[in-house]
Amino acid sequence: MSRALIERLSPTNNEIVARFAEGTVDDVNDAVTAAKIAFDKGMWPRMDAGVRAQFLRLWSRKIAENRERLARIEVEEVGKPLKYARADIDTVCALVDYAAGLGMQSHGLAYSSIGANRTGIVLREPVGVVGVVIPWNFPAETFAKKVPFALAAGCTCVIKPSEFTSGTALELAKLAAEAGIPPGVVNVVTGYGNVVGDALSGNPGVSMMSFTGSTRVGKQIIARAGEHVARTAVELGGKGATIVFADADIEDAVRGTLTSISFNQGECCVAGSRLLVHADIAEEFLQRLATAMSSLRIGDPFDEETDLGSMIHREHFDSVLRHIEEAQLEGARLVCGGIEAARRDGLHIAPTVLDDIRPSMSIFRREIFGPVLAVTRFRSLEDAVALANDSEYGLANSVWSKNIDVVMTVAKSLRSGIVWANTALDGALQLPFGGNGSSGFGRELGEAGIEEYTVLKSILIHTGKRNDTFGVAPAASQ
Ligand code: TAP
Repeated sequence: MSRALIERLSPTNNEIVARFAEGTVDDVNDAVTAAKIAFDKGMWPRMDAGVRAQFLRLWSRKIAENRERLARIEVEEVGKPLKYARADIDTVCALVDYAAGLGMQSHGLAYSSIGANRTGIVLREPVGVVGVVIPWNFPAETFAKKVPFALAAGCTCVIKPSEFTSGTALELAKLAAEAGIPPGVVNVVTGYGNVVGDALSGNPGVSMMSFTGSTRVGKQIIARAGEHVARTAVELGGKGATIVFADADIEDAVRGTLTSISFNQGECCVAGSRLLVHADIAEEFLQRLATAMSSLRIGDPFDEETDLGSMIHREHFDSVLRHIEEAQLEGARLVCGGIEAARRDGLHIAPTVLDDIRPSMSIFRREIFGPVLAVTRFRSLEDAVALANDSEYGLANSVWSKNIDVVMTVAKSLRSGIVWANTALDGALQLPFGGNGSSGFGRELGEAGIEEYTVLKSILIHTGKRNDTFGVAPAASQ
């Protein structure tokens, strides 16, 4: 029987760039069975973490050897500029190496303080089979924020990439096999979310679902995994604020604001899509921002000079333009970009700045997932914090000021998993990454990035003859 295929058309020129198998529920069941056998009976969860680290490091080297090929797959399928796709693959290698090291440091605890004849041991064990569902904006990088960490913990994985951008997940899995990672440890099933993703979340063989994507789908996955009491970690949407005080380094703040909204065409969960700027500097700031935005190069993502590529697909392109139009109908003032500057043939949207945005307007509240910045002015620190926190999301915000008191007061008052101070879209592998509220829960990176994929087991050992009465030992019986 011939298998149905999903064709991926380039968002830039509409040519077919890939064909992926349209996975079925049976495919998911087969993949989970393979992952479960590898977990229950295979060597992967049982081997010395140092040996696992060697496999992971070899995997990283193979990814590095294939850097250009993998980057070009991302460009074709995502439409992102080549220079950024290359940087994504470099990050993938760094993530795999970092996870390898973390796996060797992962440890439990021992208690010798619970009585002369008693010793407590807390083991940190792999959670089991992990279902991984990823979106289309950073396909390889999102894969690498999850899979190597789960593997380093001793788990096995079944991965469902986006229907639009499955290429690098398949290639990374092939390279894992070439690096000697045993069969059944890394499995990929391509296909549609409502079939493959749903079957994966609902499969009782899956102990944990790790998801990055929209809040809407995140809620569905939490509910579906909850049917068999599987653990979930969900990284969801965002509506980040860039807060600029009058004493900020304006040049840096302009570049930070620009990068926050234009990087990856604004298709970025941590985008700073709301600019909160002090009223005293707002006019000058917006002028400088518009000038800086006009120097960005938008176009062919394979051109080494391009800064912004194509939106992921026509439907999303149309939705971003609709949001701009709606905001203008609600009273927003267009500073630069806008519908007239968009180009339908390459799905290009120029960075767009909309001023005079009130919190009641939908552009202040909804995640647009495009290069569209909503500007609101503030007069006091309290107003700035209240505006920034006036969002269901809580992923990433940035604050720009040269006054450390202002920076720390604002940073501590913001309800988000990440706060950048005088920087933006910045990251370090050691720092946990994740959201609050509708931006989800669970943390990636740092030590938390491997702990997510582990469960604790307590072992209480009694040595010598027991003379006391069972059941009335301290603490544990209460
Ligand atoms: P979604 O539409 O949520 O899709 C994400 C993944 O979920 C895709 O692989 C999709 O499959 C799958 N899916 C769809 N329905 C499903 C279901 N019922 N059960 C299980 N899986 C299902 O997001 P997207 O459009 O790809 O990405 C954009 C969103 O991701 C934005 O909201 C953005 O903020 C968020 N995002 C968040 C972060 C972090 S770290 N917080 C990072 C990147 C993106 P198909 O596409 O193949 O149908």
